[in-house]
Amino acid sequence: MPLTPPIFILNGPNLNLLGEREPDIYGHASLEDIRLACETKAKALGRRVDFRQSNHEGVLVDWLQEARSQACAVILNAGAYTHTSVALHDAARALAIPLIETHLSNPSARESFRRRSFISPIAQGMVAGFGVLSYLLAIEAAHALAKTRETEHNSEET
Ligand code: CA2
Repeated sequence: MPLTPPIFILNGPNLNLLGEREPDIYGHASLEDIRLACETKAKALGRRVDFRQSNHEGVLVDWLQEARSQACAVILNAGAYTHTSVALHDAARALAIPLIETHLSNPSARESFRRRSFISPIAQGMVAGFGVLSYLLAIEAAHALAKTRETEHNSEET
């Protein structure tokens, strides 16, 4: 049986600093801890994840474009670019696969500039405010959405 494509988990600027500062907001887990937790969760669901982080907007755009042909779903924590990036909005808009916006903190409960998201209007849904658990819930959602699409695709073929 052919391997289904992975769930891309894309992380934006400064998320590589997790665990080093602001644990009251973002918790104590490092990005590596989150990657390991995501891999374990995905494995339990029979999925693979491709977990990446970049501080560069254009790199995140490139990865969203790559996801169009190489992923079954995208989980995107665009960090501060969530609140600023039309380029990420446009790249995410071009996806024909499920996109789940994800945040460790709850941006709506913080400074007013974090209340605007350029990702939310084109995301299937959003998980925010649960720390590492936000990522694990997003994997469950991505898995369920991808499974529905795969089932529909298979029934179209028969
Ligand atoms: O809550 C989230 O996941 C955010 O996407 C995190 C972003 C923030 O700009 C968003 O509003 C919400 C910031 C990530 C930076 O994380 C740091 C961690 C430790 C030290 C400094 C920054």
